Amino acid sequence: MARIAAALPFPFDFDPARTALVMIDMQRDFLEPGGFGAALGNDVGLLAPAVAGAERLLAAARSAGLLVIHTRECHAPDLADCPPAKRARGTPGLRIGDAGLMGRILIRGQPGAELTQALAALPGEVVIDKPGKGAFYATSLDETLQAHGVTHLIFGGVTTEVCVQSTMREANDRGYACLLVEDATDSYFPAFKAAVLEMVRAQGAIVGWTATVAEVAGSLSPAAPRAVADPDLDSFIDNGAKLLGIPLDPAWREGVKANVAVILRQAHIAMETDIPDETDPAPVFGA
Ligand code: TIU
Repeated sequence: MARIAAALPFPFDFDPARTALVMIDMQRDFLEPGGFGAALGNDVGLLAPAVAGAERLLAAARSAGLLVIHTRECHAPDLADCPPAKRARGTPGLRIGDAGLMGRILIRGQPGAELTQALAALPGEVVIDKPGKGAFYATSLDETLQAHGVTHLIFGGVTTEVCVQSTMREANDRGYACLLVEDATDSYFPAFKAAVLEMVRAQGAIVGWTATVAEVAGSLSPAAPRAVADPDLDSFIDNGAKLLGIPLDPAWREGVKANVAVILRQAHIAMETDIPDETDPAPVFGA
């Protein structure tokens, strides 16, 4: 067990083996000029400190062996998963699907929808594309967390009061104990971020806890690296689906990947146990 003693409003106790870091929407479209955030009239430079904090948080989570999940807010190229009301809202410089400086705004596969380079996912980490502000709506996030036995969530990402807060509130309703890392999240509106931090931890952690990156990192100890999933898994699953005549569906693929990742992890643990030392290797599959 681990404890973040300085967490507010009181210490946060968690089992790192049952805890995931959920990094919300650290995409170029929100963080860099010429994307969705800028098209809404925001100063994207305000989010830069959170990128630095999120880098430190990711490093700590990775070295402690936490499950790492990245989300990306984006839509299918034909906008089939984008409610017209979402696209029509307001008078932005560019709407979802319009061509911008980083490709089409908030469209899956476009440069702007990718995670910003410093926070790119490593092989084996989960990346979930989401059409909503909350990360549970129309995604496999809950199945992924359940498949890994996760009970506690540590959140970073942008923006604090939109996608991070939506996701954290729903996670709390689903029974996950949630902690928001205050210097790994940010908003285009500093007052909104401050208000979220207060409202999350008010009323005896009504939504969850808050802590700093340093406090989270200080609670974690290095662990064996997580098993890494086959980077070709996406195409393997897609080819299998084609062979079986199953329609390709990113959410379904993520669900399959989550289960495969659990199996690979168990195999990895079992194989480590079976190999006493390098001079006396245990049989490898098929050898
Ligand atoms: N506009 C804004 O603050 N945020 C979003 O639209 N999406 C996320 O927060 N990811």
